[in-house]
Amino acid sequence: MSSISRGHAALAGITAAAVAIGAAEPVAVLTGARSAPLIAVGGVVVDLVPEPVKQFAIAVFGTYDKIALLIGTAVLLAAVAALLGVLAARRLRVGLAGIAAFAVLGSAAALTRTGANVFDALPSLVGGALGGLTLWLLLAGPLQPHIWAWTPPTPSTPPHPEPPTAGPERAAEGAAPAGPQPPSAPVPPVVRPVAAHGEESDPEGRRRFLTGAGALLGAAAVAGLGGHWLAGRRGVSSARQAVVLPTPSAPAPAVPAGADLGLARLAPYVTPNADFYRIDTALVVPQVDPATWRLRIHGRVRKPIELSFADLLARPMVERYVTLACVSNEVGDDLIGNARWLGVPIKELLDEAEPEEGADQVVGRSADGWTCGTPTAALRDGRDALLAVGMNGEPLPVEHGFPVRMVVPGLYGYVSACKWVTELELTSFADFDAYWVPRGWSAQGPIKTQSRIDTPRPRGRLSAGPVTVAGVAWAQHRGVRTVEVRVDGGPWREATLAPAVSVDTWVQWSWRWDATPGEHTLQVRATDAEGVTQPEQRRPVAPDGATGWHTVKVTVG
Ligand SMILES: Nc1nc2c(c(=O)[nH]1)N[C@H]1C(S)=C(S)[C@@H](COP(=O)(O)O)O[C@H]1N2
Ligand SMILES: [Mo]
Repeated sequence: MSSISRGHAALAGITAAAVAIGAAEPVAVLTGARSAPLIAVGGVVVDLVPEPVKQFAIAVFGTYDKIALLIGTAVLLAAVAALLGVLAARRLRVGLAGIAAFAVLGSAAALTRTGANVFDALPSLVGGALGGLTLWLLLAGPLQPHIWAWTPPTPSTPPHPEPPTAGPERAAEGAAPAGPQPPSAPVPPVVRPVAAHGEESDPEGRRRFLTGAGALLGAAAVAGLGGHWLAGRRGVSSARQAVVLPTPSAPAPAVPAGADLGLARLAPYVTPNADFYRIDTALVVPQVDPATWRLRIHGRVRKPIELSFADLLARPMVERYVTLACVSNEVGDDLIGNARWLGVPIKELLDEAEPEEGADQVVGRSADGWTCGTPTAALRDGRDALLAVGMNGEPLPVEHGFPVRMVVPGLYGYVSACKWVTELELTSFADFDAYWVPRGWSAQGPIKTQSRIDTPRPRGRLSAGPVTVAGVAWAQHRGVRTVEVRVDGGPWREATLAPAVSVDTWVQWSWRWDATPGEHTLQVRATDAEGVTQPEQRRPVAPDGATGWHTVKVTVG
């Protein structure tokens, strides 16, 4: 045992971890994807992101952040597993204790997620048990590289004096099925090591070990990927397809002719669902069954309300274009999109629930426990704040909040756009901080006026002569009054604004530039309908949205 190479020991550790995680997946098909250990622990990590890691603690958690987090976790886990394998080669008990610790960590994480029940501990526990078994098989059981050859029938004695410790190490010391061991047997040991020094001399044991590890890794992969696939099939996509959206009693206004300039590289006026940015803290997309979905409107209200999905669909629906924006959008970036939302006005529901005096915050809470805090006033002042069920004519895509989400014109998503929403709780800003507030973000998040140059592209090469400079500008719920462009710090020139559906959407703008040869810097700024021009001063996205003018450098040849 002690002569096993470090490489083999590390492989044993990694295999045990892979088996643990792979075996947990099929179990998580039954208990829910969020109870799988990697996802559960990853979710806790996301929520616990320490204050010093400010750059990470941003209200953006996009697709790539998630992939990065999961890959990072997997690499870290593999390193820890390799180390555990090396330690376990010396003392199996240490390795088993390590796996047990991970199983406890995984189940604790799963049990403490919002909406968890006791069964959520199962994937980690089953995974841990099979991971431990794997470690034993490879390091101390029949698959270990230096198994002792033994001759069964005759009474035998151990090859070495009994080690002082009891427990798994004894197995680790190589007493594979050692048979009965009468205390006094004056015969020479029939159990002897096949290889006494180094596995070079035990090619067969090594082959058995490597084949075993390979087979176990393969089984782990099959279980893991198969489980993942099955979990996907158990999702709500068929329930989503079965949803028949009601006809709105107040349809969306038609998109005015010319709202979309139709230029290549210019963001389309209406963002297709498939291209709509996605930001949330969910490592796996919550699968919320519309058949069991309930919305509770409670807290500081006189008449709490509880609605089913059918109840919601039975209410008069409105359809509105609203441009959503993420507070983490850097100047010039594209965490923003415009869609036609179908839903029930939140104001009507709140009016029925009768909020108490001083309940100035409505906390939207999602099926996975995320929260946002919206000013009650913004939800009741007559703007088209919706509990949305439809997006561009389809039921909400699952990753955009199916079956129901909030959409509030004029407020950043992190304070208003709760996806997979299941609760609206009336409280006050003094009494409750929503998810991103203790993480360094402002409790209030009105969208700042911004503008972006979509064409030409940064570092683009153009030919001299007339060039259409174009982009989008937004100041949701106030409206954009003017957009101006300047070249090389020269005088501001007014761009032409395309028509828009309402003040709640972005607007496309264009400006014709007679480009002269050389390097040039284009800049854009917007002024909202209240006459406030976006400031030049560059400020970071935290705590309440970036400021500054989008600046694009191009070369005209
Ligand atoms: N349940 C839940 N809803 C959420 C979030 C989240 O993390 N969880 N993120 C919010 C943020 S920060 C933004 S910008 C919008 C993005 O909505 P989208 O992904 O549909 O574009 O969703 C909001 N709603
Ligand atoms: Mo966001």
